Amino acid sequence: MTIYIDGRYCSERDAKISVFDHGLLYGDGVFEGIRAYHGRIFKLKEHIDRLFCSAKAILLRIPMTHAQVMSAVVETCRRNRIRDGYIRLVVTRGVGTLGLNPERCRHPSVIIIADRIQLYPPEFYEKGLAIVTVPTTRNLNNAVSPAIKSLNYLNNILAKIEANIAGVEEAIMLNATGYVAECTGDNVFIVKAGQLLTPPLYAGALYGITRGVVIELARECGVPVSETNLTRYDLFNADECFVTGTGAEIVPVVKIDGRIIADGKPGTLTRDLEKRYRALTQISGEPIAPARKRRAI
Ligand code: PXG
Repeated sequence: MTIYIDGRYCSERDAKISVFDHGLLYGDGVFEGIRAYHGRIFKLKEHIDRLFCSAKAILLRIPMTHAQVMSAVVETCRRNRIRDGYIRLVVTRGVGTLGLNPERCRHPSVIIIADRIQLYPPEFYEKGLAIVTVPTTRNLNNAVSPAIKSLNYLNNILAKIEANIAGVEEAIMLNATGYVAECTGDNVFIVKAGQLLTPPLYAGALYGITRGVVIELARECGVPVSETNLTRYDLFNADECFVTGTGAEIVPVVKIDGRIIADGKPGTLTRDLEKRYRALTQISGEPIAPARKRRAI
């Protein structure tokens, strides 16, 4: 595997960063998880834009332009001959001292890993997921904003551990006021009386790229969409429920905190959106040009 670090393409063995990098010492940095389908990188521009927004929020200056980051992502995929894959883009504050002071970090590091994708088991999609609400709440908007895709995911990891202890794969996280925010690595939607509802971003949700695509797809086929505060009660009494994310795409949810959602089967709008989403992933995105053939001497 070839990994991009700070302008160099190196082997997995040589892809190393310093133990003094503040990304490691303090989780000081930002990241993106992106997918490639059929030789194209899905929603690349949107991911790069979000990366720069996350960086801006933590006063981290990415030492490249949007266009340079985009072409480095494409080139990393090309060198690894990725057609369908998962791309992890990481920007750390860089090497500093053992103190917190970010001013000691002179050079932020940009890392790009393009790997095969580990798909979720097909039964998640066929039967739908059971999920639970967990005690760990979303970060407050005025602490590390939950809109920042920072390298400090400990809050989400704790929620994920709590879900795993309860014997399920994903967790609903509430915000400090008790409204639904999102899951540990996915946004959440419900269908109620023909409307698609999802928590607003101020409720503590990440500006999910998949979330945005799903909202657009629903509106295109005439389904009204509303970003509104939801309670656990709203989830329990939904007609349909699903979660969205780059890795997961759209996964139906059929049970929440022991309450069966509707008839306990993935809903019809969920299924329809799944199909439309998959179709879109197959036809759009930034092309990864094939590796140039070496000329025979
Ligand atoms: N909420 C959170 C907190 C996320 O981290 C999403 C929602 C979905 O956003 P996108 O843009 O992907 O539609 C995410 C992103 C993983 C993993 O390995 C997944 C995410 C982040 C980090 C790791 O499953 N999802």
